[in-house]
Amino acid sequence: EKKKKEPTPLKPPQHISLSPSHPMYNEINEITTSHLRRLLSANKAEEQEWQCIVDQGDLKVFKRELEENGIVIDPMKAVCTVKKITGHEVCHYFWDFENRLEWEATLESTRIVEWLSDDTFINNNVIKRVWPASQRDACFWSHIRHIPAENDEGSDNWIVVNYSTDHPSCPSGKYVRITMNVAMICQTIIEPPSNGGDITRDNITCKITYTADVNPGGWAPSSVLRSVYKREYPKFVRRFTQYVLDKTADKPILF
Ligand code: 6CM
Repeated sequence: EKKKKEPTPLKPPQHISLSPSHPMYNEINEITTSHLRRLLSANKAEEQEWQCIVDQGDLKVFKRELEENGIVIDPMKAVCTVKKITGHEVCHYFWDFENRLEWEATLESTRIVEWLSDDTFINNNVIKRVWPASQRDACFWSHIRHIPAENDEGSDNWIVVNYSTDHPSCPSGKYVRITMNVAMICQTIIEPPSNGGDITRDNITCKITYTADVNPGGWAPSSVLRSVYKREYPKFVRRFTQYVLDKTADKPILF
């Protein structure tokens, strides 16, 4: 008899500074864990559901075509391999909202709504208007977490999740409110120098998996939205990873 595949076990997080008594702790924990589980247990059949729309070798972008009441909600996925940076560095700069305008071309402005803990805050993004649709904004929690390797052979992972929420200090109304479930998951691969010397940036590779489920809220023309996605997601990954390379080149490696 064929055994049913058990979900990948995941130890309870060792590093989460949001207090378990916080009202949002369970949601943040569950969403973050589900992203990790989904990535670690992805199988061939699920992989085939993704349609590759950009293949630049080291960077591939996929989508699954999906519509809800005539609105495009295509889940997007990008997989990218970058040398010389660690997953910790990639996640650090993705989570660090202060520099976001430097690499996020679709963003008009961003502000912190509330800090929940030193690894989680609530954020309000105003997105640039795309003609002929109305301007959009988003309110979401942003959480960063380290999932250390369980043993010497295991992989060391970092994750950032951006997930839509409501907040009294961030009412909707001025713009069309988009909702999102976004995750950036990074795995660092280190190939130590064969001469036993120190590990340098040349020995480091980061494997990035970025997923974005975005609901544009109200009406938006499907063809415009799909062409914006096809253009903007690869642009974002290129621009953002180059930003991390530039920021870290002269800095000690953040493992
Ligand atoms: O993940 C990214 N950025 C994060 C930090 O800000 C955050 C934001 C995600 C928002 C993604 C939504 C982009 C949609 C843009 C078009 C919407 C206009 C609708 C009208 C169309 C006719 O998770 C990087 C996001 C990179 C986006 C390309």
